[in-house]
Amino acid sequence: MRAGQLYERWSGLLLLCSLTLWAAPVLADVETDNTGVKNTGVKNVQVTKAYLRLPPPGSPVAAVFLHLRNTGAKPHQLIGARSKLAGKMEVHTHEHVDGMMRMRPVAQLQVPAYSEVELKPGGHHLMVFGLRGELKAGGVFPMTLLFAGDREVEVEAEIKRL
Ligand SMILES: [Cu+2]
Repeated sequence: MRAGQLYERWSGLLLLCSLTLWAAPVLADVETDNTGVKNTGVKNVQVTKAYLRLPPPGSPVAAVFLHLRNTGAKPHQLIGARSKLAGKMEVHTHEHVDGMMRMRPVAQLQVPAYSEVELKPGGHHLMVFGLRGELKAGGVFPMTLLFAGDREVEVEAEIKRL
């Protein structure tokens, strides 16, 4: 092999490495998927499958479900959410009390390192109070997830009729 060829191979490899190094932090900071997630503050947390279950017409209350994946070595805590289309949002869980399923607010939801947490019907969810505006199935519910440490993730939850 000529020295020139060797050099070309190495420079190609170096270029690839530097591109990877350059791209990696950007990917870690901004995670996007088809629900329109814009993550500008929480490294290594991916939000997917976010949807708002369309409530009956006139209801001021709804629930939002989503998946949180922590690909990093540090735990994160979801502490709340807000939306311009809601008066208030809370992190809720379901629990059995005297044989009844009840919801209650939780101060924070742990997303441990290297793990995935599902907010799903019958479990954790985001409760939406004081819904504003006209929500339509197939539309989008814009919201901001709040994480401990003043970190925020903007999410566009799909509005689904179920
Ligand atoms: Cu609830």
